[in-house]
Order: sequence, then structure tokens, then C-alpha cells
Amino acid sequence: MIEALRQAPALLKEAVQGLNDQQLDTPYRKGGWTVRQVVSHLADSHLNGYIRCKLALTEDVPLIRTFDEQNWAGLTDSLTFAPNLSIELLESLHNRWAALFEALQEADYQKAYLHPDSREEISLHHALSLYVWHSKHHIAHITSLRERMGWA
Ligand code: NI
Repeated sequence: MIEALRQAPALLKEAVQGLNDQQLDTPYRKGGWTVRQVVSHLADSHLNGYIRCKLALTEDVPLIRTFDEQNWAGLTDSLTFAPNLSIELLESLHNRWAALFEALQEADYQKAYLHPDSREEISLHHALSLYVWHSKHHIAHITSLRERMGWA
């Protein structure tokens, strides 16, 4: 899973490779986020996710905070910035995140943070699988749109 986390930004990069502005601004489904917003969302979400993991490692089951992902997706950066700005950030972030997971002792994976909405304790082990899943989930939105639209 650590390797999957490390590889995710490269798969994202491949998924958006060669798309023009009009394609980047196409929603992946009716009423959904555009490709550009999806890419930005991954950076937004995973920055938060990285911080959550660090909090879990350094505090006793800390209560983390959520962010309003719809509102974040409506900000100018999400709507207009080149995907590469997010992808380069994710490459660096995921490299560091993967290295962090690799350096953990077995017992550290049981350390957890508390999610304020679900009141669920999320262990680092769970968080790792969660963010690998989250990467694949959104990358698939883009690759399936490409297929559906016949964008080579
Ligand atoms: Ni998401």
C-alpha cells in the first residue's frame, strides 16, 4: 500500500496527460466536478490527510478538523490553476508521506486520529488504505471520462 501511495501521483499525471483546457473543464459526470477540480481536490484532501497522520503520530488520538471540500473546490485555484501545480505538489507530498509510513514501527500503525463527524477513530493503517483508495477513486473519474468521451 505504501508503494501504491507513492505511485498515485504518476497515475494521476498520466490520466490528465495531453488534455486541453476545454477537456480539463469538463465535469466527470453531470453536476460533478471538472477534471481540473478533481485534481485540485486530491491535493487539498491529501495535504489535510498528511497533517492528520502527523497529528496521530504526535498526540493521543487527536480530534482532527474537516474542511468543506465543496467550497474548496469552488475557490479560484481549484477552478483555474494548471493541474501540474497540484500534481507536482502531490508528487512531493506522496514521496514524503510514503517515506513517513516506511519509517514507522509496527505499533505506530495503531495510532489514530478522531474524526469529528463520524466520531470514528482512524488508525494510521486505515488512513494509509483510505488515501490509496481515495487516489484511485478520483483518478478513475478522470480515466473513465476520457474513455467515455473518446479522448485518446
Ligand atoms: Ni474525494
